[in-house]
Amino acid sequence: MRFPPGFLWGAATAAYQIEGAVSDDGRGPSIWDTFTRGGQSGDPACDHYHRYLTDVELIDSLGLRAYRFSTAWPRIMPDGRTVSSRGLAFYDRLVDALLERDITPVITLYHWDLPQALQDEGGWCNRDIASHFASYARVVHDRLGDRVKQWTTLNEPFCSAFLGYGTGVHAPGIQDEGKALVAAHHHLLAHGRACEVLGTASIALNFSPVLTDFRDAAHRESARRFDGLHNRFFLDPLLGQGYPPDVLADVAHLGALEPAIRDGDLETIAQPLSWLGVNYYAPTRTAPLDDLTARGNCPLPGLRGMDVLPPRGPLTTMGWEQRPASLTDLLLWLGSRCSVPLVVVENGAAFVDVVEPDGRVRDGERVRYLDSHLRAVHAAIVSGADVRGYFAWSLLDNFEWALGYTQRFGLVHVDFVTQQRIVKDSGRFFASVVARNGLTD
Ligand code: IFM
Repeated sequence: MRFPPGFLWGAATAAYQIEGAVSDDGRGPSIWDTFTRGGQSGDPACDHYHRYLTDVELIDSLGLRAYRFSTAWPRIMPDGRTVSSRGLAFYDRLVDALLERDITPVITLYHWDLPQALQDEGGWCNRDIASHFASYARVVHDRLGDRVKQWTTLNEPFCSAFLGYGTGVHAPGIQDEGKALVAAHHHLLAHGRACEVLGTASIALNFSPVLTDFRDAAHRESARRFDGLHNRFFLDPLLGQGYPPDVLADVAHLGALEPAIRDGDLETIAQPLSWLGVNYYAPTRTAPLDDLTARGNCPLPGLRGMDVLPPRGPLTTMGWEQRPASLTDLLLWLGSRCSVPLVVVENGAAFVDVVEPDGRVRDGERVRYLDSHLRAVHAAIVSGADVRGYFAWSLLDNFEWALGYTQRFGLVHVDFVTQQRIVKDSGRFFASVVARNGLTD
């Protein structure tokens, strides 16, 4: 089972989840420093800021020829405005270390660590954020653009907007359904403004294909609502189709979103994409509620009359359903809607990992997860989806946001006390797939 020639194999991380060094070299506070104060935080995480050379060597040793990481806005612009040359210098060193080993850097500009100073002005609810983000994109591109050719603007605006401003389980911890929708629109606007600076760029969206009893009209309606706000709401404007009318109708009662959309916004958002970044972990199962005005167990802002059902086993320790077939379905669905190539920029799983007395981490469940999901990607390619690469989430065990250090997603085990790194069996398995650019039948 060979992947196409030139298929891009890599692993992904994000700045706040691995760097640590939250006060080094003038870095300013981010919303995650504020949100995690007094609890587990991204300090020191994997201490990658000081150990980046070790980590680049690990990437090389796994045979990966691409590395997706994010730059930290509060390291580069500590107050959201003023440029820190010491902050930029770190990414200079990292990019050079990667290129020396023939590893392609794939930069994400925003993976959720907003400078606190900008949050103090309203954060993603303040329309000015789009201009701030474009300025930040220009600064990073001016400094690294001679060597970095792969740019991603935002990672998972769904999480940043809906979990940060809707449910409040992520920084900045705001619980306001209307604000969540406005924040989502401003994320897309910021993406568009940054693309104008970067030339072509990509964006990484987290998709969750919906499962329900499609024989029943009420179930189909619950799936439509969830799919609309989770998946199509972010995708359609990027593809130049504007916000889906059915979704606008679903959230109209909040009265928040439409006033935030100004003339020209949809044109700004619909920039040409170099490729679409696809983050996939699990499907979502939905069902209707009898009371159409009731708020079910659904994390999406404004949706009423529907419920999200418990996932079905086997689950990961995140409680996420393992269903590789949904990844094939997703890639084929996206392939039928987008004219740009697809790159899976996040896929992976958290399990309980044990370092055994012989020093090995025998993470067979993760090997099976990766194997089955890579087969799912291959199946989509065979059926015609234009998928150009796959990045495992994550290179390293790291800081899993609101869940702290309880969830290990890495190909490489990290001891958060000693900072020792151990390549897990899954890391070796992934390296073997990469080496042969395929799987055995
Ligand atoms: O760790 C996160 C990452 O930051 C964004 N995508 C999902 C991962 C696992 O939850």
